Amino acid sequence: MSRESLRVGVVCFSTFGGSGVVAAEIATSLAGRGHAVHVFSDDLPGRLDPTRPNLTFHPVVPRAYPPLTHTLYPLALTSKIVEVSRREPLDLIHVHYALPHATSAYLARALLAAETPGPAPKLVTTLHGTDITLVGSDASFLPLTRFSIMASDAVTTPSAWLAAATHEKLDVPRDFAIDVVPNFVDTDRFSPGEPTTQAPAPTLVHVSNFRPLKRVDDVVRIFARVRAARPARLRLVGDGPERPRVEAQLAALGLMDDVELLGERIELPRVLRDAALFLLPSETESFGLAALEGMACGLPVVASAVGGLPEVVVDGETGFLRPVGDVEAMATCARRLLDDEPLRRRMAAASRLRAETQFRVEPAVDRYLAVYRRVLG
Ligand code: GMT
Repeated sequence: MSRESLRVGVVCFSTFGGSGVVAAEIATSLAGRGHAVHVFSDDLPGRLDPTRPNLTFHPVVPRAYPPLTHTLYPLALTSKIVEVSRREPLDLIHVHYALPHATSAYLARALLAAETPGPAPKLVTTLHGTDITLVGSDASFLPLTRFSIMASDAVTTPSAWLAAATHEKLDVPRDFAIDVVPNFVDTDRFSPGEPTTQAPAPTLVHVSNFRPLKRVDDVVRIFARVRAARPARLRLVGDGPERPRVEAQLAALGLMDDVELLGERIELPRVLRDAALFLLPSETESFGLAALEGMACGLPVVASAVGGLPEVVVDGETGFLRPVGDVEAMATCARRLLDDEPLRRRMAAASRLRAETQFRVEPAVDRYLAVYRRVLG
């Protein structure tokens, strides 16, 4: 392997969330370009193929040592990075989500620097959202999050909004540069196509991890208003803590016959292709990768005008953005799209065009590589 090729460690969560998707796509693209990529995670990330050439997956499995009842995952991750880097010195560790990943990698780098004379791996941290807006800015974690960010050799965010929030909420000095590298989508896999099923009515789709900040109850309330005015169906993709509450809400509203809860293990592009529009009424969203995947499949998006969503969805062009919690306004937009097929088609085409021209995988990976080359000097 030539030294033009880098040895890169990629650290991420394995769950179906957007940060794991972004990390898996970066790892796959880097390996495809001939870089040696080592992926560290608690389990195999959903979109990672560990059999790819140049790619090695390292599961991080903390042992339970009674009486240490709390998880040792952050330390097991540090140890795994050290173990791999001793065997095959990493040039750089790219962590996704600040806590605990940036902290674990910081420790691994310090240990490697202390025991070997050569250069220790550089640390690139990509912030994703709640690592800043919720967990990281919680008073108990803020000093550690702030330290781990500022000890990184480069920090990136998927939206300008999250970069500004990091400066503001974590009191990171304005002259500490944060690179904005927008998230991206595989526009070959996520592409428009003929619907595979004949639904009896147009389908609204929502994809999330069913946490309170996704406001899935607003999805149901929007759908209830649309359904009261015209035939429509709703498909909910994903799973999480809010699901039982949402099921109870659907039952109470008598909507169960028009709604499918599909869970996580589905062929997502197919479900998106079968839909008419995408709903994302979140409380906060640093980017909204799920909405971008919908756009790539040719769906207009009705979403909250919040966080980084306006950097993805162009109000009036690729969908509609309305204030958080304004279910009445979002339902009006959804009905407008369903009642005016030429408008829906125009916005569908604009969504696809925007995904293809602004958010493709390879240009985004080029930008990450430019950040890597910069920190490696
Ligand atoms: O921060 C989170 O809530 C988790 C994270 C994830 O792993 O899915 O989601 C964030 O990162 C995604 C990928 O960058 C973004 O598309 C999501 O908007 C963002 N979620 C929030 O900001 C709530």
